[in-house]
Amino acid sequence: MKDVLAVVLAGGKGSRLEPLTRDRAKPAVPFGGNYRIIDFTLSNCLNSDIRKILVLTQYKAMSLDRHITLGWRSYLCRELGEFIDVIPPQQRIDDKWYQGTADAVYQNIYALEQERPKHVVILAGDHIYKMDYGKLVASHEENNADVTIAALNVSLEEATQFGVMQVDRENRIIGFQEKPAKPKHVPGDPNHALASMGIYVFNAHFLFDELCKDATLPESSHDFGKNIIPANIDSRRVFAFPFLDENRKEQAYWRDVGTIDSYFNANLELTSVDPPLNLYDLDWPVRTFQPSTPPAKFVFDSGERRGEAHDSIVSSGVIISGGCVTQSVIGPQSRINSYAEVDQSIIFGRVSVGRHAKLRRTIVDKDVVIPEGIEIGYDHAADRARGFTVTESGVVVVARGENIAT
Ligand code: ADQ
Ligand code: ADP
Repeated sequence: MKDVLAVVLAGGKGSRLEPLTRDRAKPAVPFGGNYRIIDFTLSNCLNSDIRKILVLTQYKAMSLDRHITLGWRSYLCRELGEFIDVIPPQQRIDDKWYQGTADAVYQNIYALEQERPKHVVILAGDHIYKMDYGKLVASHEENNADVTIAALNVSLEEATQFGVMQVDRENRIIGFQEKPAKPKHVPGDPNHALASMGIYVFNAHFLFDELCKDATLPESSHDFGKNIIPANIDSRRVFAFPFLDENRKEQAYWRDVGTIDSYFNANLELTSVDPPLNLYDLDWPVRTFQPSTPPAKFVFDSGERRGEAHDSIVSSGVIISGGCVTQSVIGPQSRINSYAEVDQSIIFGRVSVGRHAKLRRTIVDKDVVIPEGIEIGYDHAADRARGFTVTESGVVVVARGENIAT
């Protein structure tokens, strides 16, 4: 994998994750207690032995930049030609922000070319999954492909949000439609379509040529899914790489946590007894950056009220003192006080849940003090009146640093 350069697109606005993306980029949104969303893609890179990584950011990238600089840089040795660099928008053209994803890569083409890679792997910084990119690149080489796209089956309803592909027996892509209103289904399976995961392997020279060509087209949106990929299906060797779990011989775990509901569900899944995403797999470590904090502590408060957590993930620095946590994810340095009940909730770092407070199906962002005795997630009209976001499925979100009136 020495000749492979990874480019992680981390510039999406993440507006459907509001208010969690009000002050931070989507890839920087905390996930699973200790982690941020981008940690999964970056861990995939290191676990696949890709050690040249460019992260392209755009909106509100401060905490993302800090996270990568403080945490991830220490895993790579520049002396050995390894690096992870965060590149903010170049604004080279008329002070404009990036147009599409291809434009984001094109504007940094100098940084890519400098490395003289053989292959460039383009990744999204906002998906939760474990993938060995070595297998993706090997399949690309075996097929003698110009481009290889990681693919998985999704339901026809979901498929309208994806690039949809048709393949021949060898997995060569013979049709590609970006976010079609009426997706074509997989032959023999009328309920599913083959979707692009937005993960591409390109032969580097081919990528550079295509980006330069696309940049001159005034009608192009300068996007991989809308322009670069469809333009090459007929003339070049473009292949799909089915993303399979080899042990279970079925489609592998992959979550696009683009909405509050999908984000909430993916977090909650981690609390099940046998979660589809195993964070405790020593063969595939998911790394992150976190400040040193003491271990989690559980206190039998005044000898009358147990501090306890069941079917939950509790991060370091947490103190559960006489409160009860069920099916929840508790982020670093939070406090759950006596008689508090936290059920099916995702609590970020540095949150304090006051005595007798009750939380159900609630996401609480960082630095929030939940006042004593308050109930959230039980009466959605009251939750909305307090200014919280409530989704269609009834997940409540308390924004970062919110001052909650009692
Ligand atoms: P979308 O999900 O719509 O479709 P898109 O908005 O193009 O994805 O973003 C792809 C990735 O690039 C995301 O990680 C996003 O954060 C990032 N990004 C977006 N704009 C950026 C910019 N200007 N600068 C830097 N990063 C940026 C794509 C494909 C589909 C495919 C889905 C799979 O177009 O074909 O099915 O991904 O999720
Ligand atoms: P986010 O809400 O995006 O997850 P962080 O928790 O990383 O943000 O940071 C919260 C705030 O704390 C930042 O806005 C910053 O002011 C401050 N902060 C955290 N860590 C550092 C640091 N290492 N250096 C400077 N400021 C920091």
